[in-house]
Formats: sequence, structure tokens, C-alpha cells
Amino acid sequence: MQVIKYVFQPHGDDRGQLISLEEFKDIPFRIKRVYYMYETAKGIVRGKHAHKNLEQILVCIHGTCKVKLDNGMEAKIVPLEKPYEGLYVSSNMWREMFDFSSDAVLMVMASELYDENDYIRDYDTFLEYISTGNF
Ligand code: T46
Repeated sequence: MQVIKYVFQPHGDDRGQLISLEEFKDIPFRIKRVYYMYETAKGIVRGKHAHKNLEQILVCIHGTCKVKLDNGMEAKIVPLEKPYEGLYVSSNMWREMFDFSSDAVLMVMASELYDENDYIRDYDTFLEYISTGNF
């Protein structure tokens, strides 16, 4: 399984850093939605689902966390520790976010609007769904 981690180019000067992300340039899809999570309680695992169509880029813009990606055949754990790193998460990929530092802010840029029908929230259903290859 190939993990795609983008390294964004900061516009740094003596005032500090600034990162700008543009759709189709820095982000490989139209950004229809941005959301972020913070004040994640200790020991919490978020996600635990896959999406049928949604593509996303996850950026831990403050603090740190880890993301487990699982395509049904292989799983990898990716640490997100820098505000200039973006993890691409494709559709048909089980994801879990965990090990959040208390100051973590995880921002997500998404290719689609929120749609509960796009979620697969049961792991066995996910395995069954990808085994059909009908997507
Ligand atoms: C994903 C991972 C990385 C909305 O109303 N609008 C939204 O855009 C989102 C993302 C969530 N919600 C509501 C739905 C739930 O009542 O917010 C609540 C928490 O959402 P959820 O339990 O799905 O959050 P996570 O952290 O488990 O998963 C989220 C995204 O839902 C998901 O698409 O890939 O982050």
C-alpha cells in the first residue's frame, strides 16, 4: 500500500510561517468541505470507517496524532507531526485516528459535502464491499 504524504511549501519569513493550500494545485481535488477536530480526549480513537467516494487530505495543524490506514489487505500507521504535512486518504480506505496529543488540531479537506450514506462504519461490511470490486 502506497502512503501519500504531501509536504506543503511554507512561505516563511522573519515573521513566521504561512501555508496556503489551493484546490487542484496543492490539493488534488476540488475542496468542498473543511472540518477540524480538537480537544480530543486522551485514549480516543476516531474514524473507524471508510468512505465509498470521499477523498481527503488530513493535516495536523497543531500538536500530533497518528492515522491508521487499512485497505483491507494491508494496514499502515502514519504519524502526523508537522503542520506542513498532509496525508492523502482515498476512498475505500478504512481509517482510524488515534494517539492525539492534548493540543492536537486535526484539519481535514474533503472532496465532497457531508453525506452519511457515503460511510461504511462496519469493518466486515467494508471488507465485503471492497472484495466485490464494484466501485
Ligand atoms: C473522516 C475522518 C477523518 C457533520 O455534521 N459534518 C461533517 O462534515 C462531519 C465530518 C461530521 N459531522 C457530524 C457527524 C457526527 O455527528 O459530526 C459528528 C462527528 O463525526 P464522526 O463521528 O464521523 O467523526 P470522525 O472523527 O469519526 O470522522 C471524521 C469524518 O466524519 C470522516 O469523514 O474520514 O473524520
